[in-house]
Amino acid sequence: NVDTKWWKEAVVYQIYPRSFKDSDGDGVGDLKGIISKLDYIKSLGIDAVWLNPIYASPNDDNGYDVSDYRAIMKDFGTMEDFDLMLKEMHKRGIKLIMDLVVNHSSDEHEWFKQSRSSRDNKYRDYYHWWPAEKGKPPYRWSFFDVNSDAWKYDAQTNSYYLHYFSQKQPDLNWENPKVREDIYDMMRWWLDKGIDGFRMDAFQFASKDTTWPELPKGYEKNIIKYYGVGPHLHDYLQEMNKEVFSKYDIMTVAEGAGSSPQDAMLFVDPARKELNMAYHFESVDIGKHLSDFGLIKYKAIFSRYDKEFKDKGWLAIFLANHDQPRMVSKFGNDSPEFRTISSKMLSTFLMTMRGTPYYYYGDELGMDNIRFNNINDYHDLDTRNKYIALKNKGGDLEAFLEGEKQTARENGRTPFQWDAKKNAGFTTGTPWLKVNPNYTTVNADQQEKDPNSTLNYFRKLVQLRKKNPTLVYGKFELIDENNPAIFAYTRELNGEKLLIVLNFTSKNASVKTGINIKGAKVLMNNYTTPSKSKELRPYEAVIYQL
Ligand code: TEU
Repeated sequence: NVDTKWWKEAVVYQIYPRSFKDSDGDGVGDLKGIISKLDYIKSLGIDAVWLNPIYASPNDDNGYDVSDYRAIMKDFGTMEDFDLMLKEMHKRGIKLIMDLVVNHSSDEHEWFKQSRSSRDNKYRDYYHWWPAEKGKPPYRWSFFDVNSDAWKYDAQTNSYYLHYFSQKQPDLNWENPKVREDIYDMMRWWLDKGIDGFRMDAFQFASKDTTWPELPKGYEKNIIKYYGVGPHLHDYLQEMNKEVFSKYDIMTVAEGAGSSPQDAMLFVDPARKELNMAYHFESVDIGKHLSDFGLIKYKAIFSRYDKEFKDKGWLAIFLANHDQPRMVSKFGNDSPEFRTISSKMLSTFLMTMRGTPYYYYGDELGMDNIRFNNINDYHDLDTRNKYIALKNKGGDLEAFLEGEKQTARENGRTPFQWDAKKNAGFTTGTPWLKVNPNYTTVNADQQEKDPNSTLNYFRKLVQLRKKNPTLVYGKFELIDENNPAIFAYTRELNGEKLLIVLNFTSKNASVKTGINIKGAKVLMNNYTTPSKSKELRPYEAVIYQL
């Protein structure tokens, strides 16, 4: 009696369009580039592509600052390119999920230009304003502001506007029904074009308490707790569902879902009619590297969430995205010795957990952190603004740059490594962000030819998941939970039981599963040679059918 849904069975592949494939030599990836690689994407076996924002944008935050929701960013191409891309995707049975960035717009959006022009403009209430004659507005923290101040003074109307992200990303006022109507209209416009869903960017922050109470002490330690559960958030989502989602067979996913499994459930409990699924940040916000926070704590997060979701609701599973370092550099081991084997192990994890897997472009090759030495190599406002802020305070810039080698978002945004030719075959021009120098050995072309490559291993895993409903719908049970080296669990459905064992360390390790595996069938193993001992080898991953 499982509640089957196509979006639960799907494997989602995330494409960062700026870095996937450049077709015109300007150094920036584009839609034509994606079109030229659709056969590759199809060959992965994935079901849906999530594209980071491709709307018109001045690119203060690489498309997360939209200046026109119904136009394509010039760097990426035209609406004709988009229509062709969608058609070609659908022809191949690939669905398209668009990023929906509506907690904020760009300050160059027409709505904001109008809004800031005068206090009685009809778009004034599309954003949050605080008149300066009332004094300074109650402090709000900002993700990307150099002074961590989310209120920016605007002389034109002697008022402050709110921006949780950068100064060029003013927050839309969701309290205003006109804002909501305009956005629903725009969403229907895209859905009528035939797209298959939305990833709701930062939407947990959309509802604000507009009485602007003081933030409680210690707020900065858990910003999501204070920003992520605004008073009307779920009213908006229910209204959006009624006005938009319910009219289409689509998939919707919340980026961020409060600060607990109970919070997350509110977004996706089917009875509440809001979104299909959500991803939370606990498993990525846990720390810099697995060796710091440890596997036991990490496993506990997954089992805690799974417990809440065992009977209803649905989660997304991911290890990386465009806001994170590369998965192999954070949860695996990207030294030449272990990069391949640990990438395969992590892919095994993603494809065998309960929840819809979101797989980040390039992870199928084992792409890893680029680790820039120089601040000038970074383009991301996140890293750059933190650097400026620290410099203004006289902080330790060396240490900061060292830390960013592990954590900076751009570690995961470098151009896709297609082949060993110039610029990894990404562009004939100068790439907007440096290509990881390991492209001569880590690239798709080479991995195509190698049956044991991470790429071909990933393809097999995807097929295994698609053939096996137990991997999608089966009950999850954590085993040997205090084992510091091994993540072991079973998945079980209608009498079929699978055992998954994953060594997260570079040493041999053993696991107490209490399960007799004699006679069990090995469905997948990331090592190609048979094991001589009962222990798991470094980063070994095995899927048993019991
Ligand atoms: O991220 C929202 C978010 O919650 C951020 O805090 C994220 O954790 C950030 O990367 C911190 O460094 C979304 C997008 O995924 C991100 O790329 C955008 O920059 C952000 O919204 C603003 O649109």
